[in-house]
Amino acid sequence: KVVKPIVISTWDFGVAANQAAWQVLNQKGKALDAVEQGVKVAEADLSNPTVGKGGYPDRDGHVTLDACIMDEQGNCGSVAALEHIAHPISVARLVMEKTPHVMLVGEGALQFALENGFQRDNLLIPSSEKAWQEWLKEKQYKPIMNIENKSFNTERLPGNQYNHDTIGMLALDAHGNLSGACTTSGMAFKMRGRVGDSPIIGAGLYIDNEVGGATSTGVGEEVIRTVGSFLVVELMRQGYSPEAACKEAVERIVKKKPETAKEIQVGFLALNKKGEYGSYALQSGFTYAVCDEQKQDLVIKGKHIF
Ligand code: SD4
Repeated sequence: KVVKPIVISTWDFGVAANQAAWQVLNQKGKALDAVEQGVKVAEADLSNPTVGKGGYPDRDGHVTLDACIMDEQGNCGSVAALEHIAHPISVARLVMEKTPHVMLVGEGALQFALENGFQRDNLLIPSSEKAWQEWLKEKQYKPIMNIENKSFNTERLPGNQYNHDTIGMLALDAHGNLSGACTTSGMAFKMRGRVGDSPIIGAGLYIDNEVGGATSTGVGEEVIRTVGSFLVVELMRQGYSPEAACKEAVERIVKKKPETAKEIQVGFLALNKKGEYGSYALQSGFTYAVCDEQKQDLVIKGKHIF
């Protein structure tokens, strides 16, 4: 049976990331390699203040990164609150491949990365430092959505740069195998030590090679509470389409916390074993990028509840 490879990822910055993943998929490479190569593009993009180097720091000025990766065999690796390393996704993959563990955090994750040849880097670039200095003037700690969200005033945002957050990527390769990756600098100006959904297997990312994969973006706390990506995959197992599964997962958030849900953004993205995909978000403004043999730069507007 011929499988048509496909890669999808969150937000329109997923287009460039998908194209890097496509280089791997198009040569019959592994989905695991594709998603790692793909999200590394977003991690390296300095104009993107929500992933990798150039990400906004926590409230104390430290850039701390969260990432995880999962393959078709259910192997997974994750790092949380990792500092000074520009490609947390590659450290997460190494945790998966070289250790008996799934997750390393903070100092231990940094030590592991340095011992394995990763270079120490300064992740706080001048534009992000400036945005942080601006934020310090008022120190308002509240989650800020993607820029299209109607519930906040974008003019007050430093650099007007909040229009993206986490990149989550799902790929199906020519061998019929699924893998996924998720990487972020987390919520801008978060508390020191705060970890979101993105490095939590089952919350920010989940893959089951029998069924499909899912990933999430937005306010991680609500995704962790509902074990969102695992839920989406389990719903697909029960026969839900990717879109219907994502819709049910965001509705679960609305049901649990109706007032909170109106004020925040969460988006889920899913891909099933047949290569069908779909998404659903709480608010408008969520987009995702799709890349297959036909078209490498498709951007789709996600459906939404509010
Ligand atoms: C997180 N889902 O850490 C990630 C990205 C984010 O607002 O900060 N969204 O919760």
